Amino acid sequence: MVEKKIGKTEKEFEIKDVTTCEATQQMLLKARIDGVETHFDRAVNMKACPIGADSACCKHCFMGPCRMNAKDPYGKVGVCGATIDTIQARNFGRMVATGTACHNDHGMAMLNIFRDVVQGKIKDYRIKDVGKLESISKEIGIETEGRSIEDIAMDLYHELEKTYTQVEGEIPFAKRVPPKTLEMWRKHGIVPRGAMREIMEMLSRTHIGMDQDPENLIKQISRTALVDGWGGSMVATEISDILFGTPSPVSVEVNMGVLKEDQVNIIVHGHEPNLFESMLGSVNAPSLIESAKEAGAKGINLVGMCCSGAEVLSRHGIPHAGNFSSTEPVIVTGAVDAMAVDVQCIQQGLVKVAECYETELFTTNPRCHLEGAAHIELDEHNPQACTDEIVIRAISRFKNRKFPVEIPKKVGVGVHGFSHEYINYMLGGSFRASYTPLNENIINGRIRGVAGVVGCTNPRVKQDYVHVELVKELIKNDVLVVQTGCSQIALAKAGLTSPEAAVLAGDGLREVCETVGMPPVLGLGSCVDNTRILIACSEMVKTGGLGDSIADLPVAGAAPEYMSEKAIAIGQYFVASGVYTVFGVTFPVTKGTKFEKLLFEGLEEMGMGKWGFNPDPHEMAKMMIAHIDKKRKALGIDKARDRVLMDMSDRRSIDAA
Ligand code: BF8
Repeated sequence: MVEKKIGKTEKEFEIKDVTTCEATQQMLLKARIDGVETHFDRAVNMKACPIGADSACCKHCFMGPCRMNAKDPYGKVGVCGATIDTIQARNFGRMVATGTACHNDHGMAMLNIFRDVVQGKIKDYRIKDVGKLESISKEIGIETEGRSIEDIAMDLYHELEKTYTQVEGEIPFAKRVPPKTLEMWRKHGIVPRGAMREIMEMLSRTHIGMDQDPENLIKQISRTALVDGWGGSMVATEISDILFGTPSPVSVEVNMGVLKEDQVNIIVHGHEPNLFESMLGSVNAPSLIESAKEAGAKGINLVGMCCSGAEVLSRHGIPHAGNFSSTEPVIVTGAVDAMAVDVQCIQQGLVKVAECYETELFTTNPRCHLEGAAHIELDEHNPQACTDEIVIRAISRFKNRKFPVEIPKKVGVGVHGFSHEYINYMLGGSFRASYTPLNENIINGRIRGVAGVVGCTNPRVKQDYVHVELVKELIKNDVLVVQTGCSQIALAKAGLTSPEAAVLAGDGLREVCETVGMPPVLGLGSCVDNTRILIACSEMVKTGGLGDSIADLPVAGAAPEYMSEKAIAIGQYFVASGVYTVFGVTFPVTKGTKFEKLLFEGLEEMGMGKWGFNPDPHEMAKMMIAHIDKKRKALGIDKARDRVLMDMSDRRSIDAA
């Protein structure tokens, strides 16, 4: 059936052991029959390097590479004399620098498009959310009264450009940070100046013979991560909202069942929203719809994957076909006529899977080519030339489909698109939009706390399982969950992003959800949209009653199935902002070292949050809930919670009488 087979799988695995996603299971079985390999095969055949996993290796100079012994971490040092703690801190710093670079690169690309839109050089996009443009401008000190939108927008551009290029001073969005948190950063000298400066200094300080004090290195690691969360990522989110619209709740279909056998199926996968926005224009062009019909299709079906998909799912209600680990299996359906990718999380393995099913795989960005994939560059000044061409090629592939199509009949429906602005409106209503009701419900104990559950899937753990189990446990214990990225897709597939999922929540959270009509799990968008969580935290502090800094809030974060360096950068900016953040899978430090202690305890002593690690979802939930309860106790609201629970059961007995 499939002509081209790729490599022989040496070890087989039980499909149900590697993913709980039934659509992916079905496609992995088909892939096995078709002789096609995916990252699940490669993971079982590639034993993870144990030295790398413990971060016990240094290859930053050529007197080495030096291998430490994780079982006896202080038994030896590197050729230069570097200790295991220095080596780990340098490795960790480089991971954070790379993750931060990715998000800033993305944010800067969005800002450049914004500038060209404002200057009239790009005509395919326009400013959609003028209200947001004005409110952000005011927030960072730009005069808006009596001025034209273009003038305000150019000032905003110049101000936000400092996020990347400024060499001294504080990044513009430092103005959004709660004063006490900012004071703590200033005390440690970690307020970011500009992304280029911080990433440059981070890399410089990890060179042989540079900074060899982990306690000093962790400060630059934190400053570099903060220029991701409060810098490049935040700019990416805010500018994308201004250009393409701020999300508000929308009902969306998720999972491979969104593909349609009788239509031309096009998937967009990656991160920067402009490719998707342009593709939306192309698939709706009457001439291309006509061409598709002439080719025998009922229409053109555009769906998203990974973070590109998560953004347009939130913003426009476009269906989503699955998260990171499903990007190869979805091609196995034979139904994908074209997959267009831009940047980040694009696995090279896609090329061979696409070849096997003669799916057209297109790279579109100059920063991310794939050997063996066709490249049609997207020029921001004429984006539809690229996306029209991709649609034409997809129609041609539809017309010449050679393989039987098998689409798993799995579709979950959820409500997504909860921007921090909408949370404000949703809880407070249009006349008194505010975070006060959220804070009040936390103080009175109906909501125990808030948890951000975010991040990737990873073939080293059972796909979606840890995300779903963790979130179920949290909401059962009255913890409101906010989500981004591939994690929210796992929960959407499991049906937990629908308002009906409130029945799975504890009594208090369920009551709030039912009153407002919201799900207990709120999808906020893509990974750069984790900044919506930071802003929500700031708003909670500003609203009052829950302490003076982010570190005082009864909140916690988790990335239970992470796989990328971007996730490490995100984890570190949440920790540096004051949030207890627990990761699953594995943690890139050697157990029992001073550096591990610094991350897991020392940062909290400095006034930040701290890291945690546990691969088990139930243990992870316990750790997060215990932390939330610790913060509630420190705020003196632990008793209120006990009272509310008694009130709730009293009320139930009255209802039953
Ligand atoms: O930035 S959650 S696998 S798609 S890294 Fe990648 Fe991870 Fe998905 Fe988006 Ni985020």
